[in-house]
This record gives sequence, C-alpha cells and structure tokens, in this order.
Amino acid sequence: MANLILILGDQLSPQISSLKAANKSEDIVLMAELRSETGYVKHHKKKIALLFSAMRHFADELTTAGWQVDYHRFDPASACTNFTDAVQQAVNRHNPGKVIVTKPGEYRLAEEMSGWADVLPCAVSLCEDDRFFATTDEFAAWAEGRKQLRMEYFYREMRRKTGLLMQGDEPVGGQWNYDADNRQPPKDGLVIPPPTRFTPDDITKDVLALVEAEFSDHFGDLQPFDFAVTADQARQVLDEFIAQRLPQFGSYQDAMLADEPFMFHAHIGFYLNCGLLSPLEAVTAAEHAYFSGSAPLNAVEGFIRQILGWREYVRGLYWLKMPEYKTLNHLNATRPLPSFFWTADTDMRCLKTCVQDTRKFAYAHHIQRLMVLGNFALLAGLHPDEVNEWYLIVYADAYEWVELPNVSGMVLYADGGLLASKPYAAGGAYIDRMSDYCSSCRYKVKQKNGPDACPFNYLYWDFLIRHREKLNKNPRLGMIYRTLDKMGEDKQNTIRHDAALFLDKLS
Ligand code: FAD
Ligand code: DLZ
Ligand code: SF4
Repeated sequence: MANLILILGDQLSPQISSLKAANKSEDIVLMAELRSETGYVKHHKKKIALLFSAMRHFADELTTAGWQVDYHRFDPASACTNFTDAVQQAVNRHNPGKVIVTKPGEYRLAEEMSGWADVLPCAVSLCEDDRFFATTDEFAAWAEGRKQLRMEYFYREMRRKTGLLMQGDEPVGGQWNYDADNRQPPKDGLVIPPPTRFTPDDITKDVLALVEAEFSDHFGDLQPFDFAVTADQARQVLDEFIAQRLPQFGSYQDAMLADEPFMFHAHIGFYLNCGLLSPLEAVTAAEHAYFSGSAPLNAVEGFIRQILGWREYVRGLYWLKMPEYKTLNHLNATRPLPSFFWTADTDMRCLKTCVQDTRKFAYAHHIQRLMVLGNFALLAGLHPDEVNEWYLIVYADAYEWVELPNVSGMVLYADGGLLASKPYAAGGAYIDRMSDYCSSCRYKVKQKNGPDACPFNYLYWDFLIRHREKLNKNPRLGMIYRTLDKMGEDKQNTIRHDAALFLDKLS
C-alpha cells in the first residue's frame, strides 16, 4: 500500500530521512504552503518568499526525479490552514497505509503531530532528523549529571566523534579553540567580497507577487530579493564563501562596519536551516580549505565550531529543555519592545544600522544580533517573550530551535546561566572598538553620563546594579562588581538617574 510522505518547509533535502524511508514508485510526497506557518509569527517578507520559492523548486526537483508530489499552494481562503488539515485532506485523497514524516524542528509542531495517531485512520511514522551530527538523545546523555552545559565541552565531543580537524585523539594545531585570534576590530581598507546573489527566476517572481499581495503588512523589504532558492545555488554560496571570505572569517568574525552588513560571514544559515545545504558539506569544505592551505586554522576552526559546536549545542539544549525553556525569565525582565526595533527610528547609530540591515536583508550577522541588538535588550530589561518573537520574525534563518536558546540563553540570560557562564553585557566601548558606528553617532561613546553620553554606558552599570543580588556571586563578574563599588554612591546614583530617564522615555 502506498504511503504519504510529508515534507516540511525546512526539510528540503533529497536525503531527508522521510524520503529514505519511502518508495518512489508508489508513495506520494505532500508539501503545503500554510497559513499556520506563515502566521504563527508574522515572518519577514523575505523569509516567506525564500521558503515558498525553495519549496516550489524542491517539489519540481522531486517530480523530475520521478516522485509523485501533491503540492498545496498558498491560498488565504483555503480550508487547509495547518499541517493537520493538510495531512487529513491528503489522507482522504490518497488513502495511504501510513503517513511518514521526519521529526519537525519546532516543539509546537511536535505537539501537533503527537495528536495525529488519534485523528487519522492510518498509522503515523516519525523518522529522526539525521541531518544533525548529534541526535537529541546523544545530547541528553552528554548533559546528564552536568551542572553546567558548556558548549566548549560538547564541541570537543563532536570533534572527537566526527574526526573533524583531529590528528588521532588530538586537535589539529594542538588547541581546540582559536577564539582568542578571532576578535580583531575592523581596520581601514578592508576589502570584503560581496555576497553571492541570484536573479529571481519565474518561480521566484510568482512567489514574490504572492508575498507582496498577501503579506504586505509583514515586517521587512521584499525587494531586492536575491537569495539562493535551490540546493545548487546554496552550494554556490558556500563555495564562494570558502574561496573568498573564509580566510578572513576568523580574524574579523566580531567586527562590524556600517556599510558592510555581510562582512566575512558565510550567509548560509538560511540554507542550512531549510535543508538546501547540509552542515556536513559546509564543515568538510572548510576543513578541506585548511588542509589544502587556502585558509588559516583560526578561521577554519572558528567556522567549524559555529556549525559543529554552537548549532548542534543549541538544538540539543532546545529539545532537552522545552517546553519550560520558553517560559524562563531569570532576570524578571518586563519592559515591552521599543518601537524602534521595527522602525529603526532611534538616534543610537549602532541600533539604527542593525535594524535597518535587518529590515532590508532579513539578515544581520552574529555580533550585530548579540552585542548590539541583544545587548540592548538585555540591558534595557526587555521581556523575553517580546524579544524572542522579534528575532523569530525578522531573520530569514530563524526557527525556534535555534533562535530561542540564542535569545533566552545567550542574549537575555533568561535561563540563569545554563548556556552562558555570564551575561553578554557590554558598554559603548566594546561597540566602539569593534565597529565604525560611534564616530557619527549623536551620542558620545566616551561620555559616561548626561544627555549626550552613550546610553550603553550608563545602562551597562545600571544593569549590574539592578541585578546585583543575582549576579555578584558569579566569579566572572567579581572584578566588575569591585570596580562598581569603587565608584561610590554619588556616581552610582547618577548612573541610576540617567538610566531611569532613558528607559522611561523608551516606553
Ligand atoms: P556565520 O557567522 O557565517 O556562521 C556560520 C554558521 O554557523 C551559521 O550559518 C550558523 O548555522 C552557525 N552558527 C553560528 N553561530 C551560531 C549560533 N550562535 N547558534 C547556532 N548556529 C550558529 N542562527 C540561526 O540559524 N537562526 C536563528 O534564528 C538565530 N538567531 C539568533 C539570535 C541571536 C540573538 C543570536 C545572538 C544569534 C542567533 N543565531 C541564529 C546565530 C547566528 O547569529 C546566525 O546563525 C548567523 O548570524 C547566520 O549568519 P551566517 O550564516 O552568515 O553565519
Ligand atoms: C517558516 C515556514 C513558512 C513561513 N511557511 C511554511 C509553509 O507554508 N509550509 C511549510 O511546510 N513550512 C513552512 N515554514 C517552515 C516551518 O515553519 C517549519 O518546518 C517548522 O517551523 C519546523 O521547524
Ligand atoms: Fe551606539 Fe553608543 Fe556608539 Fe552611539 S555612541 S553608536 S549609541 S555605542
């Protein structure tokens, strides 16, 4: 009897486990553009366009390869609004023996699918998503009994498991981590190769017209749209990164320039996360670049760590800790998200630039997300629910399994230090050192207090004062609290006063 194979919008890999479990000669592949998925948050227009175009291209590739594909195009009036509707209706049409699907990336869908066995007249078979280096069970076994779940130790396990950048039992070069070499500020005259861009074909043009018509009230610029939408194109993005930008990726990984939104980053998160590119392909291409002498070890190790370390680690943490993780708010942050996160209407040039980049490209690189936008959200005490929703909406690579641990764990310290050994908090000096934002900002980065002072300066100390009880026992913050204590009461009152004035105006 034929089976029904459901493929989700972030499962666009010909090697996906559900297809490996299928029989091309009789099974039917189901794909659906759905209101539930475009609407569970109001995604950036470019993200919807990327997913719909990539899904349509993938469906065509499957058809060409001999699969029978039942594809539901987006229709706002359709009674088929979510995956349960789509599967129920397809079961009625095809009467399959089984529904087969690779486990979804997000908890909310795993919950939805767990009810299918009761409502469908046939069996449901969930396959592991084997596109990751570690299974969720492997991560749980690693985490078992550990008080702290540091990415670095998990990453070393992954290096040993895969043999990537290993010489026997030892890391290539003698060190596991070359992060200390990867913090160079941007220097004058840097030549940064432009990102790989693609002209929309007819399928993408149709999708762009649909997104313009149906999602015009969503955040973000739809045009110009130049994402890769097929696996071949995504591979081209990876190849050009490896050849042109990887050699400098490490050194300038944390650097920010107002006119260079893409820096030396890879711009592949969009494609890794929807399945057009495999993480194994990405890390082996980087490793090959090191062994063939075309990229230095600090760059290659740094890049591999992001994918083999961070990406795997946040996924493991997500599945280990959901659904509680989503409710955590260790610092009791309550402030609503300021409107400039949408409008970019702020005099703080760093924030303005990062929001503008985000709106234009559905992309900002890691340090913009972490040390500008995230740092502000942390220092200003923005509520985790609002911050999480924003990050899930605005980036075309955002899926809850990767977004939530980065936001609640890395940025907001909402998990109380499960992910990060201390909050990633910084004053204006950090942003000034790592970017060119401050030189033409209305605020003065070197000024600590008063109406012209950089708000990050007093917000930083105010944050430490406000959360003293929860943070001052952290050994990594001991020196900072000693510096704060040396400031004396008057100075601390001035800080609190400036911060209160600023924060009051925010809301
Ligand atoms: P590069 O800098 O070139 O890195 C290469 C790859 O490494 C990325 O494509 C990504 O797959 C992986 N990677 C790097 N850092 C991380 C990380 N911290 N966690 C997981 N994977 C990582 N990444 C997402 O894929 N989706 C998200 O929704 C997302 N939200 C984030 C929210 C915040 C607050 C922060 C601080 C980070 C977030 N990241 C997210 C991680 C990271 O910023 C992006 O993966 C990266 O900017 C994507 O651009 P790139 O492909 O050019 O990455
Ligand atoms: C993100 C997204 C969007 C916008 N639309 C669809 C869609 O219409 N159909 C679909 O199958 N998937 C879509 N996706 C991706 C899913 O939201 C994603 O598969 C889940 O969040 C699981 O990670
Ligand atoms: Fe941002 Fe402060 Fe620099 Fe202005 S001075 S760009 S607010 S860090």
